[in-house]
Amino acid sequence: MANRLSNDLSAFWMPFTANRQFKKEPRLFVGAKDMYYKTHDGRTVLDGTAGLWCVNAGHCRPKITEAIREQAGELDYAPAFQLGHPKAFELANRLVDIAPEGMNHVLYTNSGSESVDTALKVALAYHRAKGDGSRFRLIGRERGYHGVNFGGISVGGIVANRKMFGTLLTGVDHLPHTHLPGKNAFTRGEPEHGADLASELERIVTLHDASTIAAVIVEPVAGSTGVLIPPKGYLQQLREICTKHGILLIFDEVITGFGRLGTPFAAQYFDVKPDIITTAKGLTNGVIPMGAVFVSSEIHDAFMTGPEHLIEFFHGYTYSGNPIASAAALGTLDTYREEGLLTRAAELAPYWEEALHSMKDCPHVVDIRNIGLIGAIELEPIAGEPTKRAFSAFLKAYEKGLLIRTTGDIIALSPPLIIEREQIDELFDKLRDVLTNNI
Ligand code: PXG
Repeated sequence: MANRLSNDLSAFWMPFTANRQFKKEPRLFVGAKDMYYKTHDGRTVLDGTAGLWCVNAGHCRPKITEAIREQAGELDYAPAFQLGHPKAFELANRLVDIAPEGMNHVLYTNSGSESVDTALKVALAYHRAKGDGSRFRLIGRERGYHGVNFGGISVGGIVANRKMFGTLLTGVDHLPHTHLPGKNAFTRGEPEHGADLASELERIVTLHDASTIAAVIVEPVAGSTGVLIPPKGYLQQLREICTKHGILLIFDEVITGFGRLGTPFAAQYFDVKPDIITTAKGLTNGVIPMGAVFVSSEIHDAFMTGPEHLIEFFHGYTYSGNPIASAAALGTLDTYREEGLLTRAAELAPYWEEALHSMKDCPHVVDIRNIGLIGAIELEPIAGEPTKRAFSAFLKAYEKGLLIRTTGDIIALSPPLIIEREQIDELFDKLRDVLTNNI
């Protein structure tokens, strides 16, 4: 057996990473506190992305760390099927309390991808439980990101995430995306143009007939694809069309959940009520893998029929509601509540918007978009070398002590919700330097 050095980087095939580039020039974090990471070479890096959109309360927060430590010593694991433990129930109650009215039940998962597949299965099984089993179609949207499992990539609309993987789920169709740079470039907040794209759902319903469609799934704000803000009135229209045709509406709130827009969930921000909400990430501040799927009482109750000794829904994970994950989530919700973090983005949004849009004059910037504590700067691609300009901005920013995310030639920003105004200034000063002098 080869004797590998502990710092040999080859064994770990890293996720969504340019592995060969990384391993030539590794970037490792070895510590973190509040808004900053520490790198392996002793530098400090401002977290402009809350990790991967998940560390909403900032890093290494004492309530969360302590909750995990205590739980690990008290009850490490309890079987998730036919048995329970108190914290999973306490957490579900606390989650329902902050969720949109009527979302009264929670199923646990371990990631956003699992939350999405869980939600799609709930939707299909709900119609069937009601005797409406001809509703088998699922409608997603172009450029949508719903994780990487088969359900999620089937309804998702990011080509690179789909094209290698065969036939995917059958019976899926897609709405058009809502990115209209020709009309909406440099809009602050929700764009004026594009609400009419919701009526494409009517076209899809006409094509397939409503009686075959189970659910529509969209991100209220599309994140991974490079931050697409819904046009004014768009989500309301989707809701109306779904209601009219008996189709369930699923909001994938894996990035918008837990305060990103200045309300606990995007459903509250836009005042549109979906039937199912998927979450993960901010649920535990990213610290322990966990997701939650919220469903309305109507959906839940449709399953609660038949003999009481029978399992009502054949779905779940070994780690659904895991004790340590539940404790971490409770510590996270305590932190959010004590520091007002689920609404803090609303206070910061105007300052954030101003600072972000001040980047308009930097070289290569073709669009800027924002909502809540989310920002995107779209760059003109280098001719013939798409993604290269943004990736080199990412590398330069990291060198200069700033963490940003890039997708295609778009820079996405989503800092922890504890960010202070001076740190917003620091973020954009560093980014301006990168865009102006370094790419
Ligand atoms: N749905 C949505 C809307 C997401 O944004 C997932 C599902 C999947 O979650 P998991 O936990 O399975 O990864 C996501 C994840 C980025 C980025 O930089 C976004 C995600 C993950 C990693 C990076 O945009 N979103």
